[in-house]
Amino acid sequence: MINNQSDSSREWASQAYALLKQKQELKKQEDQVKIEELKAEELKAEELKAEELKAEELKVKQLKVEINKEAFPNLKDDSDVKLGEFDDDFTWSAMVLAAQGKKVNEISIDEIDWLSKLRRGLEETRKGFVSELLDKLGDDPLTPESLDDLETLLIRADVGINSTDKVINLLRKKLNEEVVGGEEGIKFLKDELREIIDKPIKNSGTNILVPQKDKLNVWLIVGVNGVGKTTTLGKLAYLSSRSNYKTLIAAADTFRAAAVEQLQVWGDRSKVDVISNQSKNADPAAVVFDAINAAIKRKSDLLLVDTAGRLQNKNNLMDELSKIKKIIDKKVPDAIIESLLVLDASQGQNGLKQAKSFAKSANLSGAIITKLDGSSRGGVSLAVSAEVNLPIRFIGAGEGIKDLRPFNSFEFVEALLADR
Ligand SMILES: Nc1nc2c(ncn2[C@@H]2O[C@H](COP(=O)(O)OP(=O)(O)OP(=O)(O)O)[C@@H](O)[C@H]2O)c(=O)[nH]1
Ligand SMILES: [Mg+2]
Repeated sequence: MINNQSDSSREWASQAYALLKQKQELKKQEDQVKIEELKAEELKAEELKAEELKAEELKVKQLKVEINKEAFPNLKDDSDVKLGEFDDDFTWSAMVLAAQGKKVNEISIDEIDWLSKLRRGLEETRKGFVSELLDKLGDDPLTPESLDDLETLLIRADVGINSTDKVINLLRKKLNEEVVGGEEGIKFLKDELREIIDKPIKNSGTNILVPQKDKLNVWLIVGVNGVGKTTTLGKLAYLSSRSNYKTLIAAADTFRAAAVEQLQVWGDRSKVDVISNQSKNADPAAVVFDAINAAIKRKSDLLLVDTAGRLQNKNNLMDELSKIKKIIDKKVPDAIIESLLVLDASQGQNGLKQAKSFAKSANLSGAIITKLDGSSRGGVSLAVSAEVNLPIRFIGAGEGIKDLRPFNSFEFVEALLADR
């Protein structure tokens, strides 16, 4: 359905576009009214203040700065994602949403924006392969040669030998039994790939990872250095606080000097407090201890723990993680602990090795794939699912605060094998 856009689906997308455009216009007008009101209030305040003594003038100015600081980020935040052109990106994203059963009036600019980003992000991985294949085939059926090309694409994208073999063999079998058109073949492939990614997710019993109600949820963000742990944690804090979970951050990477400052910036952006210990050589487990106390006191739903990616050696890192877990178990035995491994998609097979090694010693409950934007190895997500049996929980495609979403296998596979 995605590959073959009929007139009616284009019409659907065009209706969705018109609705969003209308919504955006309304929002713009509302924002304008709010800005006018704020300006009028400020003006009124200014007039009042001007009547006061000169000595108070400085205070007035400071007050004005405070008003602006509080009022404007909210306005900006809501309207910072603009509706783009009615182009290929929009049509494709609308199609993907429609294929998942979304109604035309249910889609948001945020969703369109994310899907466009995901498709563009995976461009490097798919390299226009599917459209080329379909163009080349025209109305002809798939051939054994086109299967060889598909196999090469999947291997290059770091899908992994085992998964590639499995899906290509299944397709080969189908080809031996019947005539398979290009689009039908791609659809078959998408279904099989999705099944591989969905298996660990189904096994975990949880489709989308969210904090459980009436419990303290502690999510440990782990992984080797530089993969994007702190950035991911910042985006998660934003996602969670925007979804009304009371969220707190623990700065348990006490190894890297600037880690706390970096985290504080994300805390400020997402309006989530950061519990840290600025003293040199602070013990990560002690930071977590303090953070749990704070979380209990504030009745937090979710505590996000940033951990170090680099210690003196690998054993220390694993020891550190188990020490942190022991502290949590001891203080809040009924807390829900999730250990989420962050993997950098651009590291391809190296990421798979990291996943295998962490899975052995760190009792992982899921993976987060980052840097899908601009990576040519986005397929590694499949290898992680198939070979480490880890459910993928979130994916990141950019450095911005909104560039992380709960993982959706349908959207991911559609973007990976998009035909444009
Ligand atoms: N393009 C892109 N860059 C990302 C993404 N996620 C993180 N980064 C960048 O990757 C770099 C490392 O990110 P960090 O979040 O500091 O990684 P880390 O794992 O916390 O690193 P250490 O604390 O040193 O172990 C930064 O420059 C981030 O901006 C992403 O999804 N896309
Ligand atoms: Mg970090």
